[in-house]
Amino acid sequence: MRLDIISIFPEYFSPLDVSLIGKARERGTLDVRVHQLRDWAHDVHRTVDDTPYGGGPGMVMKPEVWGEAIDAVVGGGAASHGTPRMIVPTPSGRPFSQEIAQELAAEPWLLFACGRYEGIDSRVMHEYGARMRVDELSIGDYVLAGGEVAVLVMVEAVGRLLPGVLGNAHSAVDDSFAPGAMRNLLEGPVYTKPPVWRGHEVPDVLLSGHHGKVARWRRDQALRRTVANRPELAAAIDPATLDKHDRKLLDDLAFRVGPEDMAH
Ligand code: J9T
Repeated sequence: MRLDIISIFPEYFSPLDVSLIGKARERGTLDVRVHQLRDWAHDVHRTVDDTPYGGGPGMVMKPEVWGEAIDAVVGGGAASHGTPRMIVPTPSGRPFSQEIAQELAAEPWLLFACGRYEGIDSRVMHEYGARMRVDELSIGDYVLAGGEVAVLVMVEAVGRLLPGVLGNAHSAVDDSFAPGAMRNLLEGPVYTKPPVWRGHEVPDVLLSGHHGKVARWRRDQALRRTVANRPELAAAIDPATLDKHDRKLLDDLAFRVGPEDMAH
């Protein structure tokens, strides 16, 4: 996969040199190229922003600089890679999710455009939206100083899904949000040796060697944690995926799943 990132802070992306993503780059699974947006500014101050039309606080990133930057990056790879899918991180975007991470992991080429200040002139997204898929994506309901950290989050979520990036091929499959058996359930607690640490014991069932009981216990823990931490996820569980034991547990927690009862 080819991955281009345009930012006024290329130094933000040094974490991509290490760990899983760093290894994938060394192996050639991932081709990451970070570009300095200011390289496409023409004035002595290498200006990338200006005041917003209509007034208001902050500054808006200029369309001409972005246009030249994107044209140069996209033009440079068009012959070999076609066109990229463009991602613009912004708190006003669609929520980024595991499902979108999986979708992005299937793309041959991603281009991330990092905005600072109050954002990028909207005509940039409009212009490139006519030539390639452009997605404005948010990583959560909070505001950052710029899109850089959001890009790191998305690159890590996508990168670990690429074939051969994760050491253990199964790790990506039973993630809390991966489509599959445990869909809509958070993962429960995990333990390793020693069996007693500072007086805290590992739950007996995990030492029992009884696979059926371990699986049941893990499902109970997943259900309890989902109800406690993400009640909206728990409420969305399809009742048809619950067995008798699940229903009893949720009942004991006084938790109701499935579509809301409209008759009351
Ligand atoms: C400037 O970018 C942001 O503040 C941002 C980007 C993506 N997701 C967010 N929640 C915030």
